Amino acid sequence: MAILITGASAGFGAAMCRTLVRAGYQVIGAARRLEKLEQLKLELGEAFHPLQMDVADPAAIDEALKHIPEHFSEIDGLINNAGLALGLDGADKADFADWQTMIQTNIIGLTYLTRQILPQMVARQSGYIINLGSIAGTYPYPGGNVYGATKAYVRQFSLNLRADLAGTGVRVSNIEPGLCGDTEFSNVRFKGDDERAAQLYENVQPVRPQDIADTVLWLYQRPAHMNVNSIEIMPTAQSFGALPVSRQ
Ligand code: 8X3
Repeated sequence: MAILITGASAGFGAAMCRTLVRAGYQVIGAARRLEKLEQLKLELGEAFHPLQMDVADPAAIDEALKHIPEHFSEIDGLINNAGLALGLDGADKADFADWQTMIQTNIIGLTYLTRQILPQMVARQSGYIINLGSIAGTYPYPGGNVYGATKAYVRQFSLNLRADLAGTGVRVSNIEPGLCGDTEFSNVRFKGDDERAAQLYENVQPVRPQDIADTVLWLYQRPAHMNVNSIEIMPTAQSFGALPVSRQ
């Protein structure tokens, strides 16, 4: 039995691979950057299988799934961690190509991979899908437009999977993190403007990849009769703002 983790080359995904392998699980780490996965393989050994996969491309998913070795081929865990935010411009200024990329990865890729893996879980009457949503899927914020909407999709897709999977023993959880540090998330969002990305984390303790990996391990270790539908995690330093009112 193996757990397939997407976006495994860095940040949350790499921390999940390390944490789950060290806890005794067999892990397939999927990502585009094979060289990063090969480094993880050197570190984690036989219990880890690196799988080159571009989650944004259904044909690439099909191709990658064909290359999973026999002893990793029974996938009873899927962690849909790959995803990205691009830009923080208002909806009238945002780059439509960025919107398409987010939809392709965060929605189409996640949905397609889930559809491909689910039948074997249902056939075995056991399995666990963990999706990486976001607080942006619940709370709107300026510039969150399509990114937040993709994560709202992930949230509702997770709940609807629960409805479809009733009676199968297959569990689904949606993890919804807030401000997280030590990942490439903000560097990607701001397209290499690392100074702008660094400003977000000035004088604040964000949630760390290890916090999310520990949460995943905790979820995996819950007994089979218990399903955590969603889990929202913010840094203690992050909270809520008042709803703005525009006056004339
Ligand atoms: C990451 C959290 O606040 O940048 O999904 O949208 S946030």
